[in-house]
Amino acid sequence: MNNQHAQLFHRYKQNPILTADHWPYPVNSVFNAGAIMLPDDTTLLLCRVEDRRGLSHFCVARSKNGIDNWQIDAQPTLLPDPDKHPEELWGIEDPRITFVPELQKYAIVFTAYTRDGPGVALALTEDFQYFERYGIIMSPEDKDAALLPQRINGLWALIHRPVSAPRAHMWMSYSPDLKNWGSHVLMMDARKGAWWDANKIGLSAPPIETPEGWLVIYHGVRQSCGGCLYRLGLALFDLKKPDLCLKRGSQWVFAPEEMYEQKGDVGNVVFPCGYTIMKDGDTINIYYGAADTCIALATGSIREMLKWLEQHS
Ligand code: BMA
Repeated sequence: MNNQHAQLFHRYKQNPILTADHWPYPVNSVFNAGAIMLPDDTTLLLCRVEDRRGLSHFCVARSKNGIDNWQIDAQPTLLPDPDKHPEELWGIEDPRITFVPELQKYAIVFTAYTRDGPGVALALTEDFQYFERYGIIMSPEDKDAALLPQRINGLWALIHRPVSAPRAHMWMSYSPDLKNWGSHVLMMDARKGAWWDANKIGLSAPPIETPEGWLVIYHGVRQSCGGCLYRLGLALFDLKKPDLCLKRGSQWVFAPEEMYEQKGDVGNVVFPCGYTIMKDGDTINIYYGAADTCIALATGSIREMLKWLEQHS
């Protein structure tokens, strides 16, 4: 093969692992799922489910091995509630889950599709049944957000992606109480020109804490006459100062190649919102939305990703 490049993400052979056909009630598509390993080693996916009006809600799927035999909630787990939460007028999308030891709760940061475009919203839960909504924490247009699991110098830290058209970069903001956010810092900007991650980037899954720093999987969007192309790259941020970029990979590490990634409601999209880490502390299951239509799985090694960054930044 002439085109040999490092394979960091290994697709599960029987991908996609979850599609609309698996759902216990009628839906259009299931994709962009948040993921977390529960204390009993069950993998929980908080799936974005789009109905046939085009509006999204969340539904939980659980599996013992994180691969198959998914137990899917019989009804939507979290529905938009525009009467009480007007920011959820056109649905809720793309959840990223972080377990927060200090609160002993899961923080779900998601996109609320408001009247004025997508904004960042937060909800806390202990059990994925009852959700405590904090409402909008970053006003539109802003998305691709996740909370860090612990405070940094006494403050909570949020990664998010505001849009300053025509470009969009990753920012970090800080808060003493998860409600009031400030000290906004540009974390990483979209490159320019012909680069694969020119003009528009955004966080994929929540950052992965490693001894070397916060390992971040992010997406870069190539806009062309043929439409958008979503590919993934890697970057490393300082553990104590997570808005400080230590390394950034030059090339993308994962791109739509398989049919289920290239064809669907929005073709050429791979979009992870979550991962689980195995007991060895290294093997990672990355769950990604494929073509805004289904959910697929790729496995990787955190050590390999760090090594690759060392060689490619
Ligand atoms: C992004 C988000 C994702 C979606 C992607 C591709 O802007 O809205 O939900 O998967 O576009 O359509």
